[in-house]
Amino acid sequence: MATKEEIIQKGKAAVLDFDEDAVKEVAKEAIDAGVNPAELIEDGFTAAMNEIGDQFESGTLFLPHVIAASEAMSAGVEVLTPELEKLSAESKARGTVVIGTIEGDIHSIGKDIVATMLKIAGFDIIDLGRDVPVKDYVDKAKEKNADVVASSALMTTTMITQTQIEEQLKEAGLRDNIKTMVGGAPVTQDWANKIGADIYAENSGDAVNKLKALFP
Ligand code: B12
Repeated sequence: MATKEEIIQKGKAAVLDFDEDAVKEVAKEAIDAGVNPAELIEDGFTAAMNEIGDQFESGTLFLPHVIAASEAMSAGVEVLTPELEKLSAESKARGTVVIGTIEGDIHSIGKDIVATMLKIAGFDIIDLGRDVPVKDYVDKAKEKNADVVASSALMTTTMITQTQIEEQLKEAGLRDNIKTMVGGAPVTQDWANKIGADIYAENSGDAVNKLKALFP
């Protein structure tokens, strides 16, 4: 039987090959071999997507390749999601998180993974989807009495809009009772500090750990 490392590398290669069927096969193999689905997603699929992004940037790959790779990755995540949900031993209610990808930005894969992992950790997730107007985060947070407003931004041009979440929550008088969390590839701890967001998390595991610490 293949080792965990071999399975993860196979998963990475399958995304790099844009091979949806192979990605699904590896996902099934990982489940059978007892590999933690989160590790396959982070160290296999996501690592491949980062390479795809680099090649897209340097002009060796084009948009259809990026689309094919992201579809392959999503197919793999779909196979793994029920397995991830089974792993959730915790049914403890921890708080409500409104999450979405910021206005102008349609990247959703990372946000979906963060949403799934937080759900598994016991948070109530209200997923607004992608290209979410700032007003919608604020309105939903108010309506659902949310504890956390989390936004994903995958582009340097859209992360700027995360600032408006801070501003509009303040204007609505909600900011003092809500934690804000930001993430996405170009987002950093420095950026979070700069805009006054409470939490920055690098990936889904980090997001879960940081929110669990705040909502034990
Ligand atoms: C896949 C992809 C796409 C897919 C998205 C499919 C989908 N349904 O999401 C498609 C093909 C649609 C796409 C479109 C575009 N893309 Co694109 N895309 C990517 C790519 C290759 C990978 C992103 C990805 O899914 N990674 C895998 C996931 C798992 O990782 P992740 O998103 O980073 O998420 C993790 C963490 O960041 C974090 N996280 C994410 N969100 C959140 C939220 C919170 C709250 C927290 C705490 C953490 C967190 O946790 C996640 C799990 O670990 C990136 C390259 C890259 N390196 O990011 C480019 C990239 C983001 N795209 C880019 C561009 C330019 C575009 C387009 C403008 C291309 C075009 N010419 O049309 C359009 C954008 C249109 C728009 N208005 O949004 C650029 C952005 C450059 C910039 N300005 O900053 C990048 C960086 C590529 C590049 N190097 O040039 N893209």
